[in-house]
Amino acid sequence: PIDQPQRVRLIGAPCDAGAARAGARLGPDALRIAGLADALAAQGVAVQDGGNLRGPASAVHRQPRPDRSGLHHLDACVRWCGLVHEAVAQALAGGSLPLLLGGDHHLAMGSIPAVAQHCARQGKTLRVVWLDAHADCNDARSSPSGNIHGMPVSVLLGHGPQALQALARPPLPATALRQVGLRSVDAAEKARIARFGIEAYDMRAIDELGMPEVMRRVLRDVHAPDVHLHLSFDVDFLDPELAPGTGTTARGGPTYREAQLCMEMLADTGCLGSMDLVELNPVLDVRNQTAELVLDLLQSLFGKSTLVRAAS
Ligand code: NNH
Ligand code: MN
Ligand code: MN
Ligand code: MN
Repeated sequence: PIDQPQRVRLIGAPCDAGAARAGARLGPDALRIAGLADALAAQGVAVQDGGNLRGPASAVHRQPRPDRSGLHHLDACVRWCGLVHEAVAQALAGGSLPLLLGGDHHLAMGSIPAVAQHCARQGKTLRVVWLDAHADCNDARSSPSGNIHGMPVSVLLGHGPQALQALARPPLPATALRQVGLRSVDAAEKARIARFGIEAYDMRAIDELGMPEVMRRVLRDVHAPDVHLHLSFDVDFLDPELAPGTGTTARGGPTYREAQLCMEMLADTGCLGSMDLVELNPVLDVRNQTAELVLDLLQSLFGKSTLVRAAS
């Protein structure tokens, strides 16, 4: 329940330098073509589309091996994160909710530090909810791929590759982060999640506890007006039968209703202040259905409900 219309600023970041395959660079336009602005406007949101950022071009064909840093396309990723950081900081300073349209998930190393700095200035407590099939918790040595989109969580917590550390100041305390939907976690990531003390809910937790209880736990301290909720939404969180348009699918994801409930419960907090929408790859999609599903979910995230609901 807000009296002023929420202002959302779309920030397109057409970059897939951090991903395993090319195509996520087309994500922002696929979302626009599916009707993103109208879908949000239908929820009473005042949408401002800032267009796409212009950064270094991504190569179509990747090298067989990462460069000597052990990281694929390191320079391009660092530059893109800088652009994203600046755009997100500007949107927040202007009182808008930045909605980052990726692009691959490494861009969260641009958005989230900008959000953290904003929160520090405003005296707000930051909570980051990370919806993903993957833990994104590798570093250069543990990564099986060298792809930087598998590393942002490590970096944000202050543990990732040296070459990326400068992006993540200040590092987040592990207590600020909650991961939901995990089902494809590398052996080294599994150990790191435990060592860093990340609160993570895998698909087994969702099966056993149910999505409502998982989200109640995730959001237990996300209600006060001084909490800023950042949602980092990797499209591969969704089950690939519903959402084939993403580069690294993992079967056994949340159902349509589980995903919707997750959005509805995030909306109920009233704390959403910023968001990444990443890893949509239209090249792999079927008739833009993944983009359309994402818009459906975004409507719930911005307050759509079937019936009038009593305040809880
Ligand atoms: N864990 C793998 C890696 O680090 C895959 C990461 N892929 C993702 N993460 N899409 O969200 O390369
Ligand atoms: Mn390369
Ligand atoms: Mn991810
Ligand atoms: Mn993922």
